[in-house]
Amino acid sequence: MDQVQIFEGQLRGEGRKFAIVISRFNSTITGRLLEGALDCLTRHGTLREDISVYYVPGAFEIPLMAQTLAKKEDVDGIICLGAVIRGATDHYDLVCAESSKGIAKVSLDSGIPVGFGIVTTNNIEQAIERAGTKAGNKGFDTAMGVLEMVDLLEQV
Ligand code: INI
Repeated sequence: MDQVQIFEGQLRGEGRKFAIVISRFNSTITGRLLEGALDCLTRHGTLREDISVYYVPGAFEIPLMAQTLAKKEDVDGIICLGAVIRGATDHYDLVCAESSKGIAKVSLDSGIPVGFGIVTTNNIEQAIERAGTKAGNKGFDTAMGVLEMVDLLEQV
């Protein structure tokens, strides 16, 4: 490993700007994800005035908002938050597929880290577990991933 150059992103939020796109659908869950994401960014040095939050109706609408922000706004990273909970129809699968594909596309097209902080679960209990209880907070985790990627990409 002596001559191998290792690149790793640090969790540094100082002087960086972030946008958060959050869906209003299942807002009890997404509100908790937002708290987690804000907690992560501010703990790592991002000023609250450098964070903008954009509300969309549901997870399906997240990619369009993220794409618009990636084009128009001066942001270092975008954090997407939503909660898709399985129901009786295949609507769940369609919303999950389109939101995940769309978010990945925005990130690749723009070159900006766009985090996938959408909990996709079979029931409300599993969603609660991922929104600040038993299984952590996916909003916090997603913000960490975006912080790391912003710093890593700057090193290349
Ligand atoms: N949107 C969600 O964010 N979560 C869901 O669980 C959900 N379900 O189950 O229907 C959901 N549907 C709405 C969708 O995201 C769009 O807002 C809607 O289809 C209008 O385009």
